[in-house]
Amino acid sequence: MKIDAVTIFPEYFAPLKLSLLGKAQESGIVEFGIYDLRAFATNLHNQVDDTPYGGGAGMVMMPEVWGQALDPLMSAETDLIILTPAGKRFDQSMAAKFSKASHLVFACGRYEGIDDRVRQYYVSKNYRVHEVSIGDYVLGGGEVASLVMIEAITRLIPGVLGNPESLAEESHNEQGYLEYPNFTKPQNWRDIPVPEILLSGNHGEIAKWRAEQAIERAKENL
Ligand code: 6GU
Repeated sequence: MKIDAVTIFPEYFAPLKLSLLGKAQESGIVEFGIYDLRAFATNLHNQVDDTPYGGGAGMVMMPEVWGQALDPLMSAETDLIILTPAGKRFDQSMAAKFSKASHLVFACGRYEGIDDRVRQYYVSKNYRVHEVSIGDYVLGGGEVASLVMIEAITRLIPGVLGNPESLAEESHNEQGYLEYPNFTKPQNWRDIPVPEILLSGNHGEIAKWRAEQAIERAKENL
């Protein structure tokens, strides 16, 4: 999979070389391309934002520079993801869908966002365009949200995780169930013992206990 991101802060994407994502890139499963939006500015001061028509607080990113940056990246293979707190909520099932894509482009807005005509234009040209938010809070820009999405998506690509079984059992599987609590050595830590049942070797009873615990946790965290 090819994953591109357009941003005025390319340095935000330095963590892509670490850990799972770094290995996925080294092994050729994913290829990241990070583009500096400002390099596509055509005006005197490499300005990328301006005041909103109609008035109001903040600055809006100008469409011209976004068009220049995105045009060469877009193809029939592309899913364009526009990061905005007003977008559709990102979740595990969306991550699973995007993990089957061949080319993702993350458009990282800052300020009050990107002139809406950028979205309108690529929709009108029949590209797949998605406005996505990672949760109900406001970030300074789409960069961190992109990193969250890239990590959640990339680890679902076959070959990225060492142990594919952890995908099947994990905490937020696509049905929305929460994972059971986990324990490892030592058997007793600060006078807190590991639950007896996990030492019993009775796999049926262990599975039952884990399912109950997962439901308890899900209720507590509602
Ligand atoms: Cl995608 N962008 C911004 N600026 N804030 C957010 C977000 C995105 N998702 C949640 N909050």
